[in-house]
Amino acid sequence: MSEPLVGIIMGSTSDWETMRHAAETLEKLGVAHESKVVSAHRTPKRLFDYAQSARGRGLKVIIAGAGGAAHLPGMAASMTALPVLGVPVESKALKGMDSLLSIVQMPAGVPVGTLAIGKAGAVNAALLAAAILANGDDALAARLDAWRESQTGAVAESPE
Ligand code: RP5
Repeated sequence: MSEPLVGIIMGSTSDWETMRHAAETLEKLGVAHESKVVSAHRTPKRLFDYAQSARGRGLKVIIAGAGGAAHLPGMAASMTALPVLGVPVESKALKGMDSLLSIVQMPAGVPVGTLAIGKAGAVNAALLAAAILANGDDALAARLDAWRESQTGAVAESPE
């Protein structure tokens, strides 16, 4: 794949089970992406370097997933003007409610587009990233339309 346009970052390898759904969705849509472990707490310098260099490396959107005291999306957003989409990863202790509230309650001026907890959030973050990119990419817009048509076509009329 060509140079990544979407950067998927996550606080831990344990987040990959959730965040892989973002990567797989971008894969299906043919959107170049990369996936990295970048922890706000355990590897703050890695986060600083990642966010500071993101635009210069050609990234257009960052998807950041984290669980618990989930500071990764907000801290990334504080260091880059690229759109940051936050995915709350489901935590063991509080089922991801902690992650959700940590990500969604950003102060005015530093936005993070917050998605649903878990797999649905990861998939939707990828779809939103693709929709943002599709504003300037007609071929991608067509692929996104086709993806949605196929989703519609896959919904059964009856539950049995
Ligand atoms: C967060 O702590 C990560 O995003 C992860 O969701 C959570 C637990 O991390 P591990 O202890 O599994 O590495 O920073």
